[in-house]
Amino acid sequence: MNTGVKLGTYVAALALIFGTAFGLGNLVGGDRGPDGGDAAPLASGRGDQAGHGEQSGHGGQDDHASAEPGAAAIVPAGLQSAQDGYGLTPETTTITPGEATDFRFVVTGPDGRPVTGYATRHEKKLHLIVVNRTLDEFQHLHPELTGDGVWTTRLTLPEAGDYRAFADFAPEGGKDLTLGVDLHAAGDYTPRTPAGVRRTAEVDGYTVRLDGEASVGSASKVTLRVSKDGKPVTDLEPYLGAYGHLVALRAGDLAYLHVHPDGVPGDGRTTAGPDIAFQVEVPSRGDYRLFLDFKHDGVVHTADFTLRAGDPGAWPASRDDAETEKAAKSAHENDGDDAH
Ligand SMILES: [Cu+2]
Repeated sequence: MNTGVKLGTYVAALALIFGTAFGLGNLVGGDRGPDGGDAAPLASGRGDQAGHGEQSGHGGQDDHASAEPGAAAIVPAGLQSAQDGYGLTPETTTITPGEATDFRFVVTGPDGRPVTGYATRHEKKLHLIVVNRTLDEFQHLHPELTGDGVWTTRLTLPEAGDYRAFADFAPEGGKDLTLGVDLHAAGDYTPRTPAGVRRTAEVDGYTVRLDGEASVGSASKVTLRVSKDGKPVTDLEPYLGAYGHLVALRAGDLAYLHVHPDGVPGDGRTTAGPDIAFQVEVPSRGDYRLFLDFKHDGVVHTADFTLRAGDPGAWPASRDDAETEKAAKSAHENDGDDAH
């Protein structure tokens, strides 16, 4: 239905609006007219079985998700509170620190009503991940769904600060989505300096060692080795359908990455430790925080790591954490002076 001329005009207009050149292939697959931009969020993601954000640039003939400029194929998950017609709406975003609260939220569908039907992923219909924005607090919760589409869980934000909650789910008949919203715990707080690359975690008497690299734009294998009292742990228990559950978040903006277990219990090749393997794909160079949940002796433990993908970027690499801290301190001392 689109004439070449109209489409060209539309592309030019978009390029002007967004200051970005879009791949033409991402547009020709759309089933809307040149002025149908408003319909895009509703038109995509319906009945689409394509799972995790696929690479952009393929034909787009039958992939409605890629018909939407700037859709999941380009933007990493978790950065948006609404996508493809779905939205994440908490009852409140302000929570008293240090107090257990009944945290309630709904996922709204393209019709604006709470979604009540969900597909099961990793044994659950929805995974709620809550972190603080400096990525040194992490919680992985499984809220309860009531018949009217309201999710509820007990939640404690341990201290004052800004947090982000991610709902990771797949609406029945829809594609996998991760939506994120900010939460706020009132009070004074001092942000901690990011710890830098960290490949060994000590948690609850366990030592977990991370091996492997994250490569930009392609899946690569990372392995986590669990030991206790210097001995490898070989009787890990399945948790959420695997011997571990890994969440990876990009430092700085908390982009939420798709991570897949490399092997599952009962597949004839995956052992119950000490190694747990995952396929990780990162969208850019930079630092990523990884949170591993694993289960042993009936208890779930969380180990955390920081992985650096590629060269960290244009900032001088020699500027290490100590220097950054010193610079921040001296800048603070010079408050009110003309530091230049
Ligand atoms: Cu979960």
